[in-house]
Amino acid sequence: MKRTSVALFAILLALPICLPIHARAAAPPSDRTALFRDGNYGMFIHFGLYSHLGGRWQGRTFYGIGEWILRQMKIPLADYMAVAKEFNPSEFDARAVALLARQAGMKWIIITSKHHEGFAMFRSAHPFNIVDATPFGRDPMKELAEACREAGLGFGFYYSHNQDWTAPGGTNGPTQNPDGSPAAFSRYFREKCFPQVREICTQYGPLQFIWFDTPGSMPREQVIELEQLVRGTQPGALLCSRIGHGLGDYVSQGDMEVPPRNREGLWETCDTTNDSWAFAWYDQNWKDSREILLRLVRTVGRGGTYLLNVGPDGKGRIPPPAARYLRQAGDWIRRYPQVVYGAGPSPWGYAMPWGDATTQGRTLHLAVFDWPHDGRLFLPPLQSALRSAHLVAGRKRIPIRWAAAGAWTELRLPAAPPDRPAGVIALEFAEIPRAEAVPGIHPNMPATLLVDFAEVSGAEKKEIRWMEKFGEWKHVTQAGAWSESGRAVWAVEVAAAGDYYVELVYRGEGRPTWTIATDEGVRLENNQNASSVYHAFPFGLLHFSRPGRHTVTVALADGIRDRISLSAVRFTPAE
Ligand code: FHN
Repeated sequence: MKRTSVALFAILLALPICLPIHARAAAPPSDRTALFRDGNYGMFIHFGLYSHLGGRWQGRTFYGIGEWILRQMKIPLADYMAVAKEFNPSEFDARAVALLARQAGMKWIIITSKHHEGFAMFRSAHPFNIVDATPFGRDPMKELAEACREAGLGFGFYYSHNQDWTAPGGTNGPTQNPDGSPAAFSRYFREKCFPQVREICTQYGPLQFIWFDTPGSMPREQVIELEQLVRGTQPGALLCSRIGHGLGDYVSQGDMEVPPRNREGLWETCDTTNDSWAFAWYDQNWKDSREILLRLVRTVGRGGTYLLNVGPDGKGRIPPPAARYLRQAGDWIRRYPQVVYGAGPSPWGYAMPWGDATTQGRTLHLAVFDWPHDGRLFLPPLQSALRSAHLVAGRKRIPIRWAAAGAWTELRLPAAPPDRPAGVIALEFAEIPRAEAVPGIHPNMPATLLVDFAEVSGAEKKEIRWMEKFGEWKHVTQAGAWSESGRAVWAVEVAAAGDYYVELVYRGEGRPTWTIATDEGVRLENNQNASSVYHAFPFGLLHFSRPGRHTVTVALADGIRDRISLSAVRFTPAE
């Protein structure tokens, strides 16, 4: 089970990213958190005027997260607001959306009631809303709240409290009122934000979540007013940390960030089924069921909860590829609910090359996405006694043999995977299984040692993030700014002696010369090209003469020291 003690993070900037900082908050009562703690999987929906545009304005495409089109394409506000007259999501079917979430195995839905564009997707006293300003004239939030209740799903609203691009005074909104006087954030807050949050909190029945976003430099008093409003009107609702100022019941990680190592407390990763949150006509980069499940199981394995987004189009339809892969993933979850619901983190504390692991008390479930070609699955050292091992096949549990391989455990599996996209193995232990978070080098599949797990000295180790396309975030921990004595040292567990093909994953300029050394005195030195994006460059064969604990040290022998950043070392067994 995840712990309910919470270390909360705050959102710093009104940009499409959250930068986490530690904060303190009282742990919420456990009954409020039960759905979140045990459900582990929810649906996020980005739906607004931007859905009608679908990433295109006057024949030009904005290749970034679709809901930012107004700001990124600098569309005149009056023109953008006039889009409401055409917005008619007549095919929006709240029951079908709730059914999809259920089929997908999700336990709640959180939908954008107002995004940064400032358009309310609910009946509001403020006229820029879907009921009063569009030919659609319905309140889809009401329909979805009811459909979720009927379907037994939790329900909550996203609300952009700080950014409002069409309301004078809203962050990144008009700086003048219609009469030409200077616009004030306090007036936007008093006349639009606060009343609208009261509306969403009082017109839609009991809510399980209020998901504020991008607090930026919003004043603390106003954030607290919103917090108190939610607490007073929706005592059962959880607030995510993006409300700001260290408040909230759980931490929201950076967008699309599945952390590489276990994290304590209540937290969530929000992610999307393609690259954009809102519908974008060109974005066909759909996560298939394997990718959805891998990211879900990795998030749960790290101790978190996974919130996965879909973006309905301007007619209100969820794109068919997203729906198809969500359902397929849901079919798998129905076969292996124990891997997801009520599941706790992996004892190893990091992802395995073959998949990932989650726990139910003394049972460890392995979700094996890359079934070993030789039927031998290697588990890095565990500190708890293994009692039994079974393949899970529906209600049937088929015993499997295992043997100690040094401090590792080798499971003997059938040659073919019993299921797709992952087979599941249940291991019973004498206690809740424990292990050290030491990365392993596997004898029959490639393993990646991330800089997250290295001791770095004489170089700067830091978490960085960047946008591939606008709003499409990638996260990595890198070692950069290398001094002459700089090094990254990994403690590793090697399952088997032998030769391993080593690649370094880095980015930078010029042609760096690297050294890679082990505690056994083996030393590789080689020079390779560099590229501006992270890339795996081959460095040669490295030999371990015995299995067990070793160290691997990587140093930049020569190169443009402040322009080279290392993110990982990859070991592939030579055959
Ligand atoms: O700027 C928004 C973005 O459009 C999207 O809503 C994401 C979802 O987490 N939140 C903000 C950026 O972090």
